[in-house]
Amino acid sequence: PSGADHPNMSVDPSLLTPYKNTGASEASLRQISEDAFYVVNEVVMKRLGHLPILKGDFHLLPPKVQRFIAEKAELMRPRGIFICDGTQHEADDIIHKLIERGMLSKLEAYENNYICRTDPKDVARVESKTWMVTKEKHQTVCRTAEGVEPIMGHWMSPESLSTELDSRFPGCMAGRTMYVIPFSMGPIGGPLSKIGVQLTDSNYVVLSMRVMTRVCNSVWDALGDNDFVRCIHSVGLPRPVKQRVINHWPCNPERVLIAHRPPEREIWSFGSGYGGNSLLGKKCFALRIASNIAYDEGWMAEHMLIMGVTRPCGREHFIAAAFPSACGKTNLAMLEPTLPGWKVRCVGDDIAWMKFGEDGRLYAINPEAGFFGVAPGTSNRTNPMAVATFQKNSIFTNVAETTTGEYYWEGLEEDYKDKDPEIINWLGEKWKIGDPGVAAHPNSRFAAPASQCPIIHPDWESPKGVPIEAIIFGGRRPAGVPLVFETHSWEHGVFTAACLKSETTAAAEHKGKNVMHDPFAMRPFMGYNFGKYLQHWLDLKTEKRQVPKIYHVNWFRKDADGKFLWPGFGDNIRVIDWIIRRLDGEANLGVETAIGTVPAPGSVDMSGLGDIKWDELMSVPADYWKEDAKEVRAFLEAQVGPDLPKEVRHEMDEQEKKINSL
Ligand code: O2Y
Ligand code: MN
Repeated sequence: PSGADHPNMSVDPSLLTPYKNTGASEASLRQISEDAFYVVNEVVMKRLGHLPILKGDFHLLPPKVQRFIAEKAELMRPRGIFICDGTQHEADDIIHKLIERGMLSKLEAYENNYICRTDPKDVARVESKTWMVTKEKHQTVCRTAEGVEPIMGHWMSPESLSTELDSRFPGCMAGRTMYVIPFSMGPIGGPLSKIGVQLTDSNYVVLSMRVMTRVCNSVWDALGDNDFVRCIHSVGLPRPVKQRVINHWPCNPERVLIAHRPPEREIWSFGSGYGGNSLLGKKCFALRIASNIAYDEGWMAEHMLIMGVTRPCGREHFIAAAFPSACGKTNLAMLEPTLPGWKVRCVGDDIAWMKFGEDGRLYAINPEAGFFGVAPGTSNRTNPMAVATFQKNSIFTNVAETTTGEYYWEGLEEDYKDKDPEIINWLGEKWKIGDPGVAAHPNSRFAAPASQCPIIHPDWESPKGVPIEAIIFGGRRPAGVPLVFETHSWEHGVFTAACLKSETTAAAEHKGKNVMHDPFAMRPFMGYNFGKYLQHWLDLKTEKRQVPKIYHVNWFRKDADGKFLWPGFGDNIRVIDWIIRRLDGEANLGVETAIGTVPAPGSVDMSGLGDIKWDELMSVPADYWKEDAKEVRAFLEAQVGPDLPKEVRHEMDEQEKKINSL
């Protein structure tokens, strides 16, 4: 293609930057622009070679996207390029092909629900192979104590990254199609939204990204002069394939690498087709890269659900809540209140992007368009709204299925107790309820469109977001930590969040049950130096802004017999009720303790709950907290060291003094 009649003759405006303010006339700038178009276009076309465009019109794409695609196609050498438009028609074609190939099967009991099994070696996020790449090590990780491995962020130098990329990506898409996925995180064109373009050779990723993000042609229009996050993903198994492909799920578990280049707003993922490793809009973009963008632009990208809670009086309050993986964030986001007259509506279940508005309030959007929830444990008892959400148009990964075309996983025993179903487990073997082992992988997932959630909030796609009044942090804490406490101030809240801990989960590689630090529930997703991240939080508070109150909750405290002291699930509304009455300034609700304000006896609505061991549930045991204070100090000294902001150190000193005087 050439000449002024080219359908898309415009160049990346940044190419003209050196010529701006040089006194060049409009006409000569136009001439330069035309010349640049030909030069760039020629390079792009040379790079593309004779690669067939299997779908879409390459020449209609913005020039900077053309350049990105051409450069990466030259590197990865796919058999052709498929530009996705995100339509149902496109998805149907891909689904049809995958069913023929045996990679996907329809769950016949539902409308448009599909099941897929991965290679059993590719079942979870791989934290140990996830890297942040910056010139300076301490842009990524804190200046930890001598010999201490940083647990927040994994640093790799650009030089090492080059070596790692060179040994993986050249030719990695040989014989495969390279899909180009334009996607928006947040409502398309919204002031808080951002755009990404993912290149991938996995059609499962294409289908899942369509559920989890907004994929459509209007993303190209919204891009305009904005930048986009470059996402490059390959399953890492060029054709002809030398090893056996298990379950028609190509992957390369030995060579997995997930690398982020924050300054370049770029993500490279190799070897895994699973969840957080391959759906790059989620953890990689919306948390690790976005937290860098947020730092630069003065906002926050957090691992938080967003919920709207309406009280019996009709007033609605929006709350954001951060919990480490597998603490029931999706369940809380879709809570069915057990107290009469209350209503909860879900804005998001995993990630919140939040920015202070002109009015001084903090506004949050959910950048995602779907839920990628853990299947086991999700049932009509624990989360009926999630169950309703995934009755159609959903993708299930590594769950079991019944011979009558229904999904099955641990936690659904009750629903199936009279049916005695024949089950095919996640490994494709025959299985019966009561057989040894599990039917579904513990990290098996559903991916379902958020719009299908019966309690999705009418404003969940509001471009400006919803105003947040409270931020809750929580974790699985079997001992010592009360059901709820309010922190004394923004700074004390930041310190409390920095001390967040939880029992480990199936979503990550960690085995066994031990309580691990997970500051801000961001440990696996930290995009830059955690000390700088803390300072960023502190700096967000200004005189003109109404910072939300910060709370800590623990639904998981156990008694001496190992039984949970709190029923959780829909009864968590009782804690939210207490929080909202605190926000309202209602008197006599709290008792001051060394760690914050806990509920005064009788201040939490316990009607109809039966026997709750209040004292055990709310106590702040001196011995436990004295140990904890020492441990937290050692942790922050070792892990954050000189990068710890003085305000946080002050909070730590003050809290320790209070605890030691207990
Ligand atoms: O294991 C994975 O690849 C997904 S992990 C995940 C998925 C959805 C929401 N949160 C998480 C998480 O680990 O926090
Ligand atoms: Mn999560």
